Amino acid sequence: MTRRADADLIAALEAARIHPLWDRYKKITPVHPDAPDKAAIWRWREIEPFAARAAAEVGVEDVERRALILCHPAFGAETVTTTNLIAAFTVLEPGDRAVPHRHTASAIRFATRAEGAVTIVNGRRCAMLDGDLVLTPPMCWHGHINEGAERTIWFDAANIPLVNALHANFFEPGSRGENAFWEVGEGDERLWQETGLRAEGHGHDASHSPRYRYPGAATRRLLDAAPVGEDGAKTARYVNPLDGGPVMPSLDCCARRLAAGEPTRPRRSLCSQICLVMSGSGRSEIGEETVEWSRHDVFTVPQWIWARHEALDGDADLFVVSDRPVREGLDLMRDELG
Ligand code: GTQ
Ligand code: FE2
Repeated sequence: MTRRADADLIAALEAARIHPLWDRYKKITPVHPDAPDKAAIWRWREIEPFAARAAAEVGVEDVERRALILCHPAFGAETVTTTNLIAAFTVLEPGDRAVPHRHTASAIRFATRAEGAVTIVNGRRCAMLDGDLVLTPPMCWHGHINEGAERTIWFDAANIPLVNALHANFFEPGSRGENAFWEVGEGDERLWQETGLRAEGHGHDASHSPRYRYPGAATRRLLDAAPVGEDGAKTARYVNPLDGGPVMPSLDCCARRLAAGEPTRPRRSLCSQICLVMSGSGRSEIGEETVEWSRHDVFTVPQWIWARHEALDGDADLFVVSDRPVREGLDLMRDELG
């Protein structure tokens, strides 16, 4: 290779902590986004035995959270599921309490096998019945307790990687011994559970949803009634009841129903998505990958990759969490149907 004419200049610039744009603009401004990760799947049948082992081998009183985070090798040693997001399963044995804490990252939990567990969010008791979504918005205190007789396991997702990339994570530990934290009722949550109604005189001045719990039964009813969307699936979007926007400024959640034998149209979106299989089984083609999934499996749809989904043997329901509002807020969102 011949030495480029400006090689001496480039070397001198670099030594002066100045980079020329002209020899590296393709790296700095690529012609299209390129997700670092391919689609990945974690199967419930592989996760469950680890949940049992973690429950047996790790005392909840010794750890912050007994959570198993699903990590994509494309991110090396980083604890990351897909760009900006982590997904995990958290395990509690009967009587276990996960210590209260709060942080600037936004998180959600979706109840898979959590009957008997309760999440307390800012003084509100939120039950975790099958299919319930519970929000833990930025800086809201939260702790979990298993009041039932069986092991509970639920799905979590959070935008911890995004918040860390922005060097914006603050974390405040709570105390284990504080009984007052656990001895609460529904609190103000009941003011926000009546769909289409708002209690006058009761304010809410945060940018996230005033409602923390979205019951699974309501989601399933809406999916029954909803029309099929342009992409071929039914979608029920979880919204902030005050403005119809996403539940939190940096996380979006929706439930999707795929009809048996009716594959969705290919779609690519400039956001990172994590899909939890609520019920049914099926197959997704995501870029070059084909993933076959069934109940409680988790798979990713990385940003800007064509994806189509198909239910096999009956309808299938997916819960999807994404960083879409972040992309929208930065005027970066793109969504295409093939
Ligand atoms: O339940 O508070 O999986 O803070 C990761 C971080 C769960 C939680 C996770 C968390 C939590
Ligand atoms: Fe947390």
